[in-house]
Amino acid sequence: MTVPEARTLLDRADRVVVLTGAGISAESGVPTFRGEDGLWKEYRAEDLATPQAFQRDPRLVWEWYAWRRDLIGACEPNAAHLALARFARSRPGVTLVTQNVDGLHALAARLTRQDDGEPAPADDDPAMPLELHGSIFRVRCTACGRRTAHRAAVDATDRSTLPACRCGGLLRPDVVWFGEMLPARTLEASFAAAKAADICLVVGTSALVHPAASVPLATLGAGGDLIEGNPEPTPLSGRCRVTLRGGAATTVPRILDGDG
Ligand code: BV8
Ligand code: ZN
Repeated sequence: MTVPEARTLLDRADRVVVLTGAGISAESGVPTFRGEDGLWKEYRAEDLATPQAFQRDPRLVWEWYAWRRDLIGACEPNAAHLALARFARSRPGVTLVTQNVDGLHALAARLTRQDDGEPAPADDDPAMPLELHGSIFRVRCTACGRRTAHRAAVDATDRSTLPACRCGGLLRPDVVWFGEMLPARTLEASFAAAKAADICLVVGTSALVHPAASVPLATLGAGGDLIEGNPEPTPLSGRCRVTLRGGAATTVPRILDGDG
């Protein structure tokens, strides 16, 4: 019953906001944070994903991010990312919001354009996500603040081999760490879309980290409904109209492409 119900809710909705977390990229081979093979298992968030950790030991933090960049760089968007990109373009009123820093939604936006023989998507393409926590393939200078795309391999063997800005400042991953503010415009746009949405589709997040995990609550607070796609229950599950227990690469195409 859940798939047809989810599809009916989405068909009836004028506006849909989608919030994704690490789980949507799990089937692409990107480890989640808290799962069995979770990233946080070997490391503790406090040890690595904080400005204090970077201040204390930039080499160790860069070692973790260099490892993740190598791993993520070899991953492809899966059927869930691709179905969401097509869905966002298939009708007005869809906003994609992601907590992920892996860039797989943006890559799916590009690949689906390529498939249709179209030019690369502009930044305002509906299939391009609002990235609440930044991008692992962008760096920011700790001295002058300059942001640039950066996919080159990072040599984290020594403090002296870490990436540096042309101003000489040490570069850091341009992601949001614990205790850091999220990009204001992106956050505002995400909550505005959530408040205006009839449906918030929440895929692959443990819904534990705020303010991202409050995006679906904004839809609820404004009278909208939640649909959750997650093999496990989360703090949001009890408040969802429909919960799809399964992997995103199966459940998301089912409710969006209408097949299966
Ligand atoms: C801020 C980027 C304020 C970096 C990340 C107490 C209460 C409320 C809040 C707080 C609190 N104490 C501290 C806080 C604030 C803190 C927070 O929320 N902490 C939590 C732990 C309680 N938040 C912050 O610090 C934020 N900033 O609040 O600033 C402020 C105010 C004033 C002045 C200054 C600042 C910043 C948080 C951002 C941290 N950065 N990532 C990087 O990636 O390296 S967080 C990271 O974990 C993710 O980005 C994501 O947001 C978050 C949660 O991870 P998920 O994506 O949900 O992944 P997870 O592994 O947890 O779950 C995976 C899910 O997928 C599971 O449910 C699983 O079942 C499912 N799944 C598995 N396989 C599949 C699947 N689903 C579908 N298909 C599958 N195949
Ligand atoms: Zn600089």
